[in-house]
This record gives sequence, structure tokens and C-alpha cells, in this order.
Amino acid sequence: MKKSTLFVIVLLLSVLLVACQGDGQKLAEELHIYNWSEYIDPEVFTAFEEEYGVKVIEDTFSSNEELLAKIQAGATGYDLIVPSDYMVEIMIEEGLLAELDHANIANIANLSALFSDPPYDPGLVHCVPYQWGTTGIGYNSDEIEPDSWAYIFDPTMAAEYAGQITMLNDSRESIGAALKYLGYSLNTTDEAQLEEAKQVLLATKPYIYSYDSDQFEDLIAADEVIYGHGWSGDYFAAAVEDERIWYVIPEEGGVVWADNLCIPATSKNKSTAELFINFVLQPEIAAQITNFTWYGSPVEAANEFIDPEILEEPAIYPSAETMERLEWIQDVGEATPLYERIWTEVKAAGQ
Ligand code: SPD
Repeated sequence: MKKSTLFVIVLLLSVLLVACQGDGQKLAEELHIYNWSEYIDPEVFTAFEEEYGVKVIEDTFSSNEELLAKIQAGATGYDLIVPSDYMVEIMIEEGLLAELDHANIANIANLSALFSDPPYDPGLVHCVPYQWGTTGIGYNSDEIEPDSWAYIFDPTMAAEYAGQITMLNDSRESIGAALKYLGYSLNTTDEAQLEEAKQVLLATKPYIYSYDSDQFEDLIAADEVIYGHGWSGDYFAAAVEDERIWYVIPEEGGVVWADNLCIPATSKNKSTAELFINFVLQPEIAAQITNFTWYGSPVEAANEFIDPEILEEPAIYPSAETMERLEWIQDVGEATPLYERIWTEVKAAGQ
């Protein structure tokens, strides 16, 4: 065989290898991900496309309930979704998630022990942890230094900052914060406790500027509000641009949560989606994501590439003592409609 013919054959084989995965399945041309907003460095999509020729197209949602409703309504165009812990449990129960082929995700071994066998998806059968964080209070440190949920829920304290406070537009998070203020579990199914939480939410509503899960940090930067209920990383990431912004876990405690990469049962590009999951589990890529989002990475091997400022921030990587004050949101089963009803009533009140 001529040298030039051999060269062409080798070239064609390499192109074929890049276009296929290890299991010989052809890669999709596009991958559609349904994600929280500002939750990945767009450069990660570019790097994936450069390496595998697969374009990643992102669409965003603002709450687990919005994600669930869309998938339940039959949205079939997504190959990857990013539900939180308790929502993974609900989606598994409803048969909405595909089972992962771990043979395509060798980098799953890079996960820290804490995230290798989560109670909401034992054995990581359906999902892989993506990022984790806490829910507390973000604030303009030139104006205030809140340390308790009372700044949001005590009517006298909230009245002082009327119209300058935000809350997440999220049923489990907002009812959960009110329950924490009252000293209850944020997973309670006790109707009397939930009624008390509803009254607390209704009492503070006149002082709330907006229920917002996408721009709560920007509203502080724009001097529209002074403090609010929100997710740790979004506030810390905003603090890079505006050093007045800071974040605290209230003394009564808050939420610790983990968001997860999962493949909807309807995806037609499962092995390409698994390739993407494997890609983001590489230590350098996982660190790149955390350096962008300011949320914790479940990939232990990423730590050496994460900015020390992030790694050493106790409100991002909390101490064991702080962890004891935090609670995971869990699926509350038959009490879910009650949570949703309370949230609808709170949102509708006074309109
Ligand atoms: N900007 C991305 C925020 C992701 C927040 N997900 C947390 C959900 C906790 N219930």
C-alpha cells in the first residue's frame, strides 16, 4: 500500500474516532441543556465543542418546580437537566429520568465521598452532582449586616427596609426560610406549622420588593434593594464586581443543596449527554465552573485548581459546625400540594 493511501486511511479513522464515543455510538451534533441561569462558564461549552464537535445549546429555568412542570408537560427536546436533590427524587419516582451508563462516565471516580452516594439517588443511578451551595441572606454591607431571618420575617425589622428586600420566587425555599425562622424543620409536613409559616410570609409581603430567583444579586448592585433571600454563589460572584455585596448563613440555619446533571428519559442523545457529564467531571473543568459560579464543586480533585479565595470562604465551604445548622430540602411526598397551595396563596395575596 502506498504511503499516501495509508495516511488517508489513518486520517479517516481518527476523524471517525472523534465523531464516535468509546462504545462506538455516533455523537449527536447538538446537545440541549436546561439549566439554572448563570450556572456554567460559557467557555466550557466552547471547549466541549472544540474537543468533540458537539454544540451545546442552553435554555434556563428559575426553580425546580418550573423544570418539573416543563418536563411533565412533555418537553422532549432536552438531553441534560439540572434538578436539585429533592427534585431528583421526585423525577425518579415519576419515571422522568434515564439511568446512567457509568461505563461512559469514568470520571465519576473524581467525586468526593460526600457526593458519591447521595440519599436522593443512591449509587448515582440517575444523576451526577454538579454544584452545591447554601441559601441565606445576601446584603449591601455598606448599609446593613443581617445575621438572622428576623431581618426578613420580623415585621418591625422588615418595615424599616420596606421595599428594599427580595425573596426567592421558589416555594420550597421561601416557605423553608419562614419555617427556619420559626424554628421548624423545612421539611415539616405538620399542617399547623405550615400555616404559621404562611402567616409569616403574608405578614412580610408588604415589605418585599420582588420575589426573584434570577437577578436578586443584581438588584443589590443596582441599589434597588439592600438585602435579600438567595443562593450563596450568585451573591459571591456579584461581589467580584461590587465589593459591597456579601452573604451570610443566618444564625437559625438555612438550606444546603446540591444540583445534579441528569438525562431526561426522552433524550435521544443519551451517550453524548454522558460524554458531557464525563467532560465536566474532569478536575480542571469542574474547577473552571466553580471559579465562574462561586458554588462548591463535588469533584474533590478540582480543589487544587479552585481559587483559594473560594476554597477558603466558610460560607461557600462551610465548617462542620455550620453544616449542622443547615438542612437539605427533601421530597415531602403527599404534603407537596400543600406547599404549592401556600405559595400560590402568598404570591396572590394583596394583588
Ligand atoms: N445561578 C444558579 C443558581 C442555582 C441554584 N440552585 C439551587 C436550588 C436549591 N434549591
